[in-house]
Amino acid sequence: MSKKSYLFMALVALAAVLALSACGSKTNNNASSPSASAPSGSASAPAAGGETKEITLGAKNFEFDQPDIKVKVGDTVKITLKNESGNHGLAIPDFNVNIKNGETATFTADKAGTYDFNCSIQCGSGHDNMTGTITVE
Ligand SMILES: [Cu+2]
Repeated sequence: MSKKSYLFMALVALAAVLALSACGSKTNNNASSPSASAPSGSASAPAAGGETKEITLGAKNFEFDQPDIKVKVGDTVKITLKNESGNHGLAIPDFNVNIKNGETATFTADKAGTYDFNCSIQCGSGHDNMTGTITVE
């Protein structure tokens, strides 16, 4: 009785191995079609942002030429400060940006909201007016 049940278990195990290997090849065939549809799923991601936005922000006495910058959530922002007159810096505290004339900062706009930026160099009488916002939506 025990020998029969052992034989039975061995046959079951063998059958299971054969079934698994048979299923394995079928699973591989099936897996190719879901993976083919996966790129279309990731193709919908760029609709929610993810582009690289290159911005050259001009600064003069005493204002920035783009005081209301708008980007999308997920965008990579490459922002360059270009002084047209005076000596100004650019600080965006929420994204740890603080650059001088001619420098470029890159950050990911990964959180929706409106973030202040300002001149980071004491440039003169109008310094306190040199502010702007980046809206991430
Ligand atoms: Cu300033």
